[in-house]
Amino acid sequence: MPPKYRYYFFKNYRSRGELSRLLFVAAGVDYEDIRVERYEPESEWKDLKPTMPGGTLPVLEVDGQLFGESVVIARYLAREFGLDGKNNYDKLLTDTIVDRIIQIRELFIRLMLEKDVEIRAVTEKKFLEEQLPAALNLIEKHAQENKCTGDFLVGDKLSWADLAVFDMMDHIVAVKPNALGNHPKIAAIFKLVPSLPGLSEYLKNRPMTSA
Ligand SMILES: N[C@@H](CCC(=O)N[C@@H](CS)C(=O)NCC(=O)O)C(=O)O
Repeated sequence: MPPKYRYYFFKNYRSRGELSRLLFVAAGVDYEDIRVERYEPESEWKDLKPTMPGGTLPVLEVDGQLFGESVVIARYLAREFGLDGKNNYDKLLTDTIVDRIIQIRELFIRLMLEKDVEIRAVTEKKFLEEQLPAALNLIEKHAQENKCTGDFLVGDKLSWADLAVFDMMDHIVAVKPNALGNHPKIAAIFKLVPSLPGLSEYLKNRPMTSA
């Protein structure tokens, strides 16, 4: 019998939480998608926070046990659902791509939270002109070298690397529409993911969020 999953993340946010939602949807696995109101006046978070491991979200409940940390959760789900690469070489590649995306995601979150206008301008320039292109070049290179079939980044089937890249680029393209110009493999997966069974319905119907 598969475990009973409940997944907690904030309402109206993708941020560190969406990748695991995409994993559930892509695998077609049942879960309770608990979207928590973070802010007053209807904050559910202030009561929930002390009960969550680490006091942050996302959190995954597996048969009643709570686990924190977004990447740990996503990696567990990818393994459970067979979306982590089919052999050790493919797992190496998926981890390489996902780790790079997580680094970019953390830089992006920090940038979005920066309130000082001058610091933000400098940080944004560095992010868009140096850090992001360096990460995308590396991912593109790995995907080009990998003997993959079709548009997937690793091997011949969907993996959590594809979902992580899609999720991150979804944020990036909103601020830099030409970000995929020199990255044909990444551009192809960005187009493919929203056409996949399950994901296409989910992506059309999920709440619009800016973060
Ligand atoms: N390293 C943690 C960071 C989690 C984190 O900071 N989550 C934020 C939302 S993206 C949060 O829960 N903020 C509310 C709070 O800290 O009270 C992870 O990747 O899960």
